[in-house]
Amino acid sequence: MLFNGFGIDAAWVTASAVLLVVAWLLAWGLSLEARDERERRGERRGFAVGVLTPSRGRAVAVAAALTAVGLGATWATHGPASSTSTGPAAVPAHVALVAVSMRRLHHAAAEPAALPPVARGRVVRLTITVEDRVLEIAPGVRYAAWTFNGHVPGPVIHARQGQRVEVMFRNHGTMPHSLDFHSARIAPDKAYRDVAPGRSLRISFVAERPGVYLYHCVTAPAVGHIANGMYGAMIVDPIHPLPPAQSYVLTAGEWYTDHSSPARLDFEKAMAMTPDWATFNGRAFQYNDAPLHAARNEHVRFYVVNAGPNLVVPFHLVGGIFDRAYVDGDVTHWLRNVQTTDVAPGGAAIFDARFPVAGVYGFVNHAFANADKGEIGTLLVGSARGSMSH
Ligand SMILES: [Cu+2]
Repeated sequence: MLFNGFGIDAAWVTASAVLLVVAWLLAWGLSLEARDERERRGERRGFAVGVLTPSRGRAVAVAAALTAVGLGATWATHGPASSTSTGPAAVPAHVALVAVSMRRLHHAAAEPAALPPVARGRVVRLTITVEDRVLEIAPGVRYAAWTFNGHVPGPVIHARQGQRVEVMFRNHGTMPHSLDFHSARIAPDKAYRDVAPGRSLRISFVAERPGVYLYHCVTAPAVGHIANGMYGAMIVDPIHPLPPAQSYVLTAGEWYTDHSSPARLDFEKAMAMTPDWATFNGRAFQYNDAPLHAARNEHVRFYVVNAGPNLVVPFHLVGGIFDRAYVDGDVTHWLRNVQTTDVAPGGAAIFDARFPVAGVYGFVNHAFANADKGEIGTLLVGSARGSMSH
C-alpha cells in the first residue's frame, strides 16, 4: 500500500518502526544488564563500572542475531520491491519473538563465575544491601531468598593484601541481618552486630591475611540466614600474587525448600542437613547449561568457597588432577597431585589444574548425592562443545 502522494510503502514504515523498537529493546536490555552487574558487585556510583559478563554478552548477541533475522524476513516479504500487498502481519511477530527471546535469555543467564579484577587503590569501598528477592535456584524452581545485592551469592570481593576494606552494609530486608567476614580480625560484637531493617552499618578492616574467604549473615539462627542465601566470597591476593591463571570462583551452598511457590526455607530440613538442592553460585546445574571455558594447557584456578551452611564439599575434577590444592586457602603452601580435597562449611580452598587434551570436563562435589542435587558443572577445554550429563 502506498501513502497517497508520498510514495511511501506501508511495509517500509512498519519496518522502520520495527527497527526503532528493536533498537530500544536492545538498549533497554543492555542497561538492565549493566545495572544488574553493578548491583551484583556492590559498586557505588562513580566506582569502576562493571562490564557485561560473557554469558550475558552472548545473550545480547543472540538477541541481535534474532533481530537481524526478523528484519531480514520483513525486508524480504514486505520490501518496496514486493508486488504483493499481504500486509506486514509478520512484523509484530518478529518484534514479539525478539522481546520474548531477550526476556528468556535474561532469566537464563548463569551467575558469572569468572574472578573479577582485583580492586585498585589503598581502600576498597563497596556497598552490600540486603534485599528480599525471588530467584531461580534450580531449573523451574523459584525461591524467596534473602540476598546480598539481589544475588546469591553476594558480590565477589577481590582485594589485595594490605588494602583497607570499607563496606557500607544496608538492610533493606524485613528483619535484622548482619555481615561476618572470615577475612577480618575484628571485634564481632561491634562489627558483626545485627542491623535493623532500614538501618545501615559501616564495617572497616584491613585485609591483612591473603587467602580465600567466606562472608555471611550471622544473625541467629545463622543456619537459616545462610540457607536463605546470605553469603558470598572474598579473595585476598597475596602481595606476591599467585601465578597467573584463568580463574573462577565457585561458592557452594545448599537450599532447603518447602512446597510453596515461591519456595521458602524448611527449617527442619536445614537442621537435619538434608537439602533439596546443592549449588555452585546459587543455582543447581547452571554451569552445565552455561559451561566454563579454558584453553588447552592453560593454567586454570578454582577458588572454591563453601557457604554450607552444613555439608562438606569434596571438590573433584572429572578428567583432571589438581597440580596444586591450597588447602583452606593458605597461599603459602599447597598439596600436589590432588584428586579430591574437602572444603569445610565456612572454609575455602584454591585448586590449580591444566588440561593437555581438549574435551568436555566436569567439576563436581564428589559426594555424588550432592552432585545429583546440582553441585556439578562443565568446563570446556579447547574447542569442545557439550556438557556433563546430569
Ligand atoms: Cu540475615
